[in-house]
Amino acid sequence: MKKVQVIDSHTGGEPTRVVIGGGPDLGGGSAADKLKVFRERHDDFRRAVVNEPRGSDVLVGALLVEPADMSCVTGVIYFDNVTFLGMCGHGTIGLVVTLAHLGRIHPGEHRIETPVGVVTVVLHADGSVSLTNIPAYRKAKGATIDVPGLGKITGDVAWGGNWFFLVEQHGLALDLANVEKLTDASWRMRQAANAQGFPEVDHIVLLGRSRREETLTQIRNQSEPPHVGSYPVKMVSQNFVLCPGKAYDRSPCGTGTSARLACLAADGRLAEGEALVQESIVGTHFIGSFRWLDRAAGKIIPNITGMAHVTAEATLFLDEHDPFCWGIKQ
Ligand code: PYC
Repeated sequence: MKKVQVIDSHTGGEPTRVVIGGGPDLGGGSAADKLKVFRERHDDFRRAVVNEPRGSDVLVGALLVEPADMSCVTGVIYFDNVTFLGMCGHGTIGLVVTLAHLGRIHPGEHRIETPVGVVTVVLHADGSVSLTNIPAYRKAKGATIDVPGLGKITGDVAWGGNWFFLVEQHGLALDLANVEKLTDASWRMRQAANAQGFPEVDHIVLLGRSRREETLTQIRNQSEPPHVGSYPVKMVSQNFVLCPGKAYDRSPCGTGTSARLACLAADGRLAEGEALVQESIVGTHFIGSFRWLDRAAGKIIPNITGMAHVTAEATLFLDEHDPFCWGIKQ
């Protein structure tokens, strides 16, 4: 019987399961090198940790690995019910809170090695976390795809640690009661985007006006807005994000918010030193801002602030006699 030690948390409603012991030996090298070994030789371990019957479609896993860059507090590889993720914003915020829960880090700045690069995080004294992500940029502005059942849909293709197709004009109500329709429409868009020139797109973001305009008012009214320094909140919007395995993100999606920031920056709709409040479909929010890395190339460094809470410490049993020892395959 194999035993795997995990700590569960949620970030704005989106769960993360951090594997702190009992993971596979992925050899040496960087987190990117280790991801290759994980993907090629240990996909069964990914399924065992996050798929049913131990997990669910919405759960994101995070395997702690030894970093190659010794200035990092840890390396990490993220995965979900169907695949591996280059980066994960909500997962990183959950990981930071988990490391603090374990007493491995304290408030202050820390570096974390991911397969797509090193990210910097700040654990604030109140438990909130700010993440300085890897560079984000827009690859295509206003790409129009033909979506069966929906017609022509126009969106931007952008990178924020994963690949996103971001749509503002979709005619759908961003409401929890509408999740089935939103999922169906987003899945069609994903397939159409993949078939019509954007095979890399693995997440869909539907954007809309936040129904919680009071969030903006509340934040503006605080004399010291939380961890946005002196940044005035310029914009509040809501999103619905569909992940690669067809589950929707309960959080506002850290990498999706990074991709969105890149689009807003490129269009001049948000400036350096201004903040975006990105609300999720369940009503939680991240605060996003950016600085230019290379204005001519449209590359930004996104910064995302959010909250996570530890929900469980557990030991998973991987018993070869159990027919679903390695999770239910999708
Ligand atoms: O927060 O970046 C994120 C994310 C990706 C998939 C689910 N959450």
